[in-house]
Parts: sequence; C-alpha cells; structure tokens
Amino acid sequence: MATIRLTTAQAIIKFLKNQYVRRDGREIQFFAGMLGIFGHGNVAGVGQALQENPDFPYILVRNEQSAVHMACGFTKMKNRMQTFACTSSIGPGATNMITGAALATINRLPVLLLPGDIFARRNVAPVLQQLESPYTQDIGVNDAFKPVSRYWDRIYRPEQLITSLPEVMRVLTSPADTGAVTLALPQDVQAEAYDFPEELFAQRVWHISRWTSDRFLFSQAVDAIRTSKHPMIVAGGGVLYSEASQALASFVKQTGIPVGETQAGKGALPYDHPQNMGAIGATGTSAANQLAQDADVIIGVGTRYSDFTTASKTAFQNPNVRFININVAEFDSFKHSAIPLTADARLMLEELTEALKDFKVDAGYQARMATLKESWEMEVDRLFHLNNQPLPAQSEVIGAIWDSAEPTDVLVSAAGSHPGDLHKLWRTHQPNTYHMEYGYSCMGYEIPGAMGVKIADPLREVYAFVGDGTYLMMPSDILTSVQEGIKIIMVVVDNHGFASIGGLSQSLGSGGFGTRFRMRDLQSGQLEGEYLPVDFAANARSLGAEAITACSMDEFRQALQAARNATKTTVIVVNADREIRVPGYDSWWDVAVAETSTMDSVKKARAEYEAALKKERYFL
Ligand SMILES: Cc1ncc(C[n+]2csc(CCOP(=O)(O)OP(=O)(O)O)c2C)c(N)n1
Ligand SMILES: [Mg+2]
Repeated sequence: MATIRLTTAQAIIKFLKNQYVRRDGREIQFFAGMLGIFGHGNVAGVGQALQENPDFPYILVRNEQSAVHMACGFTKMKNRMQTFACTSSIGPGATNMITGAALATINRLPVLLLPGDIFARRNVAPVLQQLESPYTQDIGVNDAFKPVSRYWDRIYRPEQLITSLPEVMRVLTSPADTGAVTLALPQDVQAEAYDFPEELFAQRVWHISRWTSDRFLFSQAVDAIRTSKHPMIVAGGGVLYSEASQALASFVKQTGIPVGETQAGKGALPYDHPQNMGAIGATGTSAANQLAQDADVIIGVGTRYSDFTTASKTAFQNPNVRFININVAEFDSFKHSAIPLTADARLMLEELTEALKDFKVDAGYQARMATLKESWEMEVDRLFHLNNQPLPAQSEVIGAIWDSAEPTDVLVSAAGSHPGDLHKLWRTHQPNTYHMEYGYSCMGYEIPGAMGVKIADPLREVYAFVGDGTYLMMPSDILTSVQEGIKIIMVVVDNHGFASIGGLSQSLGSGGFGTRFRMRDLQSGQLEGEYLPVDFAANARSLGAEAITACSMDEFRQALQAARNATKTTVIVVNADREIRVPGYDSWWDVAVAETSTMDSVKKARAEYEAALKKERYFL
C-alpha cells in the first residue's frame, strides 16, 4: 500500500481539498476553504497545515462564532452544495463556536468544525484553558458540542482519521442528516505524523441522491388531495435546497392550490405568483393565515413546522385537517401524524403533478385566494408608504430597501423585530434572495451571514438588515469584510433598544422592562434616563467601513444609492420609530405569561393568554 507521511492536520487539509459533491450531473468541490482564529491549540497544527496548502484559502475572522455564521450564510446560498471548515484554538475559541454549531444544526446546514482540544498525551495537564474534571480525564469543553452536532468525534490517534473522515462527509452531504459536524483535535495529535494510505486522498465524489417515496403512501397522498376541498401548501426551506421552485410552480399552476411560505421557504415562488399567499404563521400575511385556518389538507414541503409556522399549533383550525409531508428527513415527514412522503421535494412535486392531472381546486376557492391576495398587496403598499413623522416606521425603511434592490439581490437578517416585518413585507422575486436565519434567530448572524452570502455570489448586492441591539452584540467582523474586500450593505435601524422584545414585553404586561438602551436613572434605579450615546456611524468607520447617517427617508434613499455605488462595505444608520409596528394578521405565538403576579397588567395579560391557549391543537 502506497503511503504518504503527513501530520494529522496536514492529512485533514489534503483530504478536504479532494472532496466533491454531485447532484443532477453537476460536480462541485465541497470545501471552499477554512475560516477561523489561531491560538496555541491550533497554530502549529491546523495553522501550519494551512500555511503549507495555500490553494486551500484561509480567512482570519474576528470571532469564532462569526466563522461558523459565515460558513452557514455561504452554504445556504449554495443550497448546501458547498461549505467552509472552521478552525479554533482550545477552550474559549472552541466554545465560541457552539452557538454557531447549534444554528447550523437547527437550520440543517452543513459546516465542519475543527476545535482544538487538550493534549491527548495528558502528561502536561492541566494545560492553559483546560476544564479539569475530578471524575474523568476523558472530558473537556468540546463535549459541549455533542448535543449541537449531527456527528461528533475526537481524534486521539492520527489513523482514526481514516475511519472518521468518511463519516464526516457522509453526514455533511446527507440532505436528511446534515448539520454541524465536529472533529475535536487535541493539539499534540494535530502535529503528530503518520504514514497515511495515499488512497485516502484520492478525489471523491459524494453523490447527493434524490429519492422518491413509498408507492402506497404516495397513492394515499394523491387520494387525500383529490378528495380535498381546500388544500394548501406550506413551502419550507427544503423547496429551496432541493431546487424545486419550478416543480412547485408547475404543480400549483395545474392544481390551483395556494402556497404559504415559511421563513426558510420564502422565495419558493415569486411574490406576484397568483397562488403565492406569502408568509404563513405567527409572522404571516392575512391571506395565508386566513386560508390556513380553514384548509382541510396541508401539504408541507420541506418544512420542520416550527412554532412560528404553525402559530404555536393554532394556525390550522379545520377540525378535519390532515397533513401530507414531503421531506427528505423522516423525522419531519412524520410530524402532525401526516401521510409521510419521505422523499426529495422536487421529485415528489413532479410526480404529484403527473398523478393529479385531473385535479383543480374549485372556482370559489380560487376567487377567495385572488381577493385575499389583492387586499394583502394593498396592505404592503400602505405599510411601505406610511409617511410617519417625525421618524419613519420600520416598514418604510423596508420599502425603501426593496425599491433600491435588484430582483437578484439578497436580503439577510436573523433576529429582532425585522424578521417578522420582512417575512410579511419583503417581495421576493426568486429563490435565494431572502435569507432569514430563523431556526436559531441568532443576534449576530447578520453581518457574517451576509458576508458568507457575498462570498457565495459576489455579483449580487447583499443587504444585512441589522438592529441596533444586534449591531452592539457583534459588529467586529465588519473589519473582516474590509480585510477580504467582501462588500456588503448594512442597514442599522436605531430604535434605542429591543423593539421586538420590548413590544413583546408590553403585550405581556411588563411594559418593555429592561429592553431600552437608556442610562440608569439615579432616582428610580431603572433604565429610564437619557438614550445611550452611541455613534454607530463612527463605530463602523473605526472598523474601516464607509458609514452614512440618514436623518430622513429622502436621505435614506440617497444613502442606499451611494451604498450600491460604493466598492466597500457601507453601513447606513437610520432612526426608526420603535412604536409604529407592522401588526400581526390572524395569528398568535405562545409565550407563557406569569400565572401569578402583583401587577394588574400581567394579570390581564395572563387572562388573555389563557383564552388564546384554547386554540392550540394536537394533530393525532
Ligand atoms: C444571541 C441572542 N440573544 C438574545 C436574543 C433574544 N432577542 C431576540 S430579538 C432581541 C432584540 C434585538 O434588538 P435589535 O437588534 O435592536 O432589533 P429590534 O428588536 O429593535 O428590531 C433579543 C434580545 C436572540 N435572538 N439572540
Ligand atoms: Mg433595536
């Protein structure tokens, strides 16, 4: 057997460089490179191997969490056909990636994490940053990656790579099982050499399968749709990952079935498609939510039915409602006691189109859809042009961004009041242009996530919609965007704190306690003083970005144009009225209210809460 002598770290890089994926006859190199930060736990191992492999790009970021977010933004934009690996030192560098790992796993996004680990040899323990355990030597902080990883291994001996790396690839490239994959790399093992079989480094192509469903279940699903009166589709992220938009458009054109889109599925159909009712669920449109209430068959395509999608199990009120779930993951296809079509979305939609040639929803249902859609579009126009004074409403800010964007440009966001507003209002022309991280809804995703999208497609403008709360949590990778020439347009909406959680707190009787960015008032002891003096533009400039403060909607529109013309990351800061919100439409979200309190406002909220709870359903 021919062998090649490499360190563990060198072997990993050589292996990663040679992995490819294939789908629909297209072959792509799976890893675009490595993101991360060096410390003593990886500098002489993975760091040295990267230096020796300049054809495997390495990007130095400012926070390990950002590295994982960037990889997630990138792979989502690539429909999971390509990703990055992330390297960190041991201890805090490693644990900084745990939030990113959870985000990747929840959103079903493939990322490879290579946290450094403590000496396998152990004689020098405890090393700097080591968590010691009095009851075992076989535990460390990297064990905390286990619940947030789809595959986890620790490499104590170089030759373990020979059996571990193929497992890493199996999981990363599995449409059903993918998520964060963690290989913990003890720092001494990273530098240790071994005679690896050369075959390990041969080019490998991982075929990404499209598989069809069980025939009996398929015929049951066809019958259920054929005998339904008011069927409705819930289009999730799986539609995009499967590249099934065309198949979905053909299916709904033929059958007349309306579609509601989840956060991950938004853009599955163009917004002006007659059957696209827009966002569904707690952050849904009046059109989608009213249809969902009465629908007798829900066809979930590539959705995990989060509580936002089901409006905490209140969205579907027809007593006889049944579910058909098309999903590559059995785990999801069985949800809500559905007829499970455990299969690829595109294949299934094509097969259903063929099998339901003679089916169309009745004229009354089609007319209802048309009326609901028309009034929803009027509502969006109203919210885009509120002309609120003196400060604009956030919906006007969204309208102006939408006006400035080309149909192919990408909007990225994650947490705050804007995910709900954008889910309802953003008018998506095509797939992969609305990029909301709403599985983990993680503040701090927006900037590195947008950078990952831009790396995936440098020809498009990428907008990161960022709240002032998010900005203050993780602005540091603006500098990385400057370092790498990854231009994004950031819109920072300054509303002096958490409009989202503040509004939620108000609606639950707590008046926005602890959600405003104000000085502590010495009299009351509360955060009720002057607004905190944050100069976001100066802060962004200090990190190398262009920055514009817009004081009116006219200035904001001009700033958007300037940002589009700019060659480097541009941050636009705009103040918006925290209290002028986009309303909810025929929907609800379960956030438990205190059962007992001395506050009348909380008692009142609790009574309303108990009434609302009654609409929650089991689907058995
Ligand atoms: C990392 C993280 N911490 C906390 C939260 C809970 N959370 C959700 S939205 C939000 C406030 C966001 O504030 P900002 O970015 O200013 O947006 P706004 O609510 O004002 O629109 C918080 C704290 C979260 N989603 N992520
Ligand atoms: Mg805010």
